[in-house]
Amino acid sequence: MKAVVRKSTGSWYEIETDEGEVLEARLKGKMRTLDLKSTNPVAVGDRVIFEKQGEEALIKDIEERKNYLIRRSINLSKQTQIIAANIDQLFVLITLKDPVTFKGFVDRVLVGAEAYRIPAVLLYNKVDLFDEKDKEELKSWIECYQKAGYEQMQISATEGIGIDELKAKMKGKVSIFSGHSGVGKSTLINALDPELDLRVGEISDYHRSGQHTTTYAELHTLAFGGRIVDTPGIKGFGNVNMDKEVLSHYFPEMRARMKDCKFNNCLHIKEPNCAIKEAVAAGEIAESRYFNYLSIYEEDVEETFRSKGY
Ligand SMILES: Nc1nc2c(ncn2[C@@H]2O[C@H](COP(=O)(O)OP(=O)(O)OP(=O)(O)O)[C@@H](O)[C@H]2O)c(=O)[nH]1
Ligand SMILES: [Mg+2]
Ligand SMILES: [Zn+2]
Repeated sequence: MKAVVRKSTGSWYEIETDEGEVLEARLKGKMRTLDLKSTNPVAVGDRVIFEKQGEEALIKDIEERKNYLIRRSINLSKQTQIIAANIDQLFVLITLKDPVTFKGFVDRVLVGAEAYRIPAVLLYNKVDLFDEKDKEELKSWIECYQKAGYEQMQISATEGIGIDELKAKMKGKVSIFSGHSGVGKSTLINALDPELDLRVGEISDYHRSGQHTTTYAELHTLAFGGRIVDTPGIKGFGNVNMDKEVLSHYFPEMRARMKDCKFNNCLHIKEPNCAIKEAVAAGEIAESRYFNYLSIYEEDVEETFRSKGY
């Protein structure tokens, strides 16, 4: 029998069977030795094969993962924690005001999504608040990320604008939301499925009470037939440990052009005949995207130095 993992605490799991039944599950003894250098070998979003033994479900095997998010464990054991697996799409929630979202944040999230091979969609929320000036700014954002090739949607979680289109996009898929505090993630989840209201509230309360020694991701099934991963612990995707040489691969508009650079190991910084710099100069790649590339690149170099103890 097959199921998807909705909760994973490391010792027990909550799974939802393909028939829609929710069960508590444990790993079958033999699997426990199957250590995958991870504190939780079975993660939220994993597709598992299980058998029933009386009231209990025993997980026998995991299907191959399409992708997964990890973070390094807080202890020093070099173990990694898998936050969630098999994510179909990431929505970056953006508000142009109340609060202001910066492109530096968005570009870092997008780099993370590319690195984890999760398709990303930009979701502009609170469009009900927009005056003429905001609409102009929105236009320039849309132009910037159109050049990068990203899909973009405009919504208002409180006014219900664009929510049906979003539901259609989420139907049958596992989605994850990212965005600053206050952009409307919780409000949006409630707009997508009012039934979930209580559970979202519970998570925040639990969080506020300060017992967050460990926080676990959770997979919510939405009434209209989509799923979302709620990750109380992480706000963004930062700190994907990557080789700085591959950073430009995580900018789709750079990836598409770098074969035209003179040097095949071009970093698009000081090299002559660089197709990326030419595209920036021609306005085909947004300047902000290129500057954020440089900024992430610098950070990464600094990070490397620091980790080597310089
Ligand atoms: N005008 C307007 N306000 C909105 C909209 N969506 C959310 N808000 C308001 O924005 C505030 C913050 O919304 P939340 O849903 O709590 O934001 P969040 O992203 O969950 O924030 P954190 O949980 O702190 O990460 C609330 O007062 C919402 O009512 C919208 O589309 N339009
Ligand atoms: Mg919230
Ligand atoms: Zn180049």
